[in-house]
Amino acid sequence: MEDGGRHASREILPAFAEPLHVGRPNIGNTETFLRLAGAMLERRWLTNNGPLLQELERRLAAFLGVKHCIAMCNGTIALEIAIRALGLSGEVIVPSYTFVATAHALFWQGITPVFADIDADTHNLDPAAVRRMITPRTTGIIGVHLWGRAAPTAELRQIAEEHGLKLIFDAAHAFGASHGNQMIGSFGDAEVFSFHATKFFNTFEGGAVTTNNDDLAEAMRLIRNFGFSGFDNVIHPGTNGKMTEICAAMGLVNLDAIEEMMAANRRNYMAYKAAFAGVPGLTLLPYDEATHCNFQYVVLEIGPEASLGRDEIVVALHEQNVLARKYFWPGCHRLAPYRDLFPHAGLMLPNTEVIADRVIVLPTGTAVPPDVCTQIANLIIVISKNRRNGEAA
Ligand code: T4K
Repeated sequence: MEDGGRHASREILPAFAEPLHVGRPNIGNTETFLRLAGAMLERRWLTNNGPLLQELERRLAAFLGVKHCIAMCNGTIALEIAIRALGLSGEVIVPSYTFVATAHALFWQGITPVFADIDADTHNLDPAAVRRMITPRTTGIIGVHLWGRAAPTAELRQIAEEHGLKLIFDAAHAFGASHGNQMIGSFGDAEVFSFHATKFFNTFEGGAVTTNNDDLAEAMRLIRNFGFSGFDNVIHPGTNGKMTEICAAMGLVNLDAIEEMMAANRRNYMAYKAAFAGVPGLTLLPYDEATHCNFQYVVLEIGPEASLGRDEIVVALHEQNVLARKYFWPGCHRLAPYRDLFPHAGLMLPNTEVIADRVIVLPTGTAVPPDVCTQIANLIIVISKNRRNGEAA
């Protein structure tokens, strides 16, 4: 009886012929990319603040409505550099319900990530929980715009100001999204993007920090390039956070296609939304459609009313070649090294524990047509119904 739903669903619906991944890259015009790549090879300028990188930074800053965009080799290094440049130390408050890089970027620099709980409705940091975690050692807060939906920026700003804390936003998921009329990218002291292949906007690997603070931008540019100021002169300790020219070329091409990518994601999200409407126990996390959204994460919450648990649904989907993901299970506090350092952290994270056990992220992006999204949704609904029938039999 335990596998009733999975086996019954396999009889009714054949598995998809090709694996359907979450995070298939969105890719702009291939010909333009190859032309840019060819010109780059002709120029023999491959990295270190090249012309494509400079153009990408200019265009990204304009698109995001922010003064400075400092492109980096990936989002994790971008976070580390922002943390270093802002002088964080001691303890920094972060959600546990995020990709582990948010916490690692702190830990790697000898800073203790202190996990605060999320709001169960938004999956973003709960400002009241943040307040509870402040101690005399706290120097900053990193809010995450999870799933591309804005964190509570005003409330976190208020807390930061009251306690003299720095405020960073991990905007890895939120490229192209807005909060009200303001694009994500200019909230807090700095915002950090990931341009990884799986992200809405990608540069193969890559990332960026955006800020309106001139001094901070200058410090981050120095740190990104070993602290060099001109030839033979190092004026700051630094690392290598540089983005290559080939990555910048990919960024320029993808930026040209950003509206189409957004439209494709929106179509897919709407297909899922229509299919799941009114199905008990299967709730699609909504986007605020009145704002700019990238719709990159189709997040399905499996509630207690559902006839199958989240893990069973994921196993059944994988059997049908739908490689849905349990992002961000089980929460950073239950991953190394944090689970050993803070074995009782879960006591302060009741919403995180519940949500991490309920979420499935479904395939979308330009590689997935909307009718396939409808089929995936129907498959999930059928799997659940079969289980219910199986139990009744
Ligand atoms: N903060 C947050 C909130 C983040 O989500 C991330 C990254 C960061 C910070 C750090 O930024 P980066 O340093 O990564 O720039 C992936 C990514 O590696 C990671 O970038 C991302 N978050 C995280 C959410 O997802 P995995 O372990 O899920 O990757 P993987 O290899 O399982 O691939 C995911 C799916 O994408 C698979 O179904 C296969 C598909 N895929 C992947 C790649 C790379 C493709 O179809 N083509 C590809 O080229 O971590």
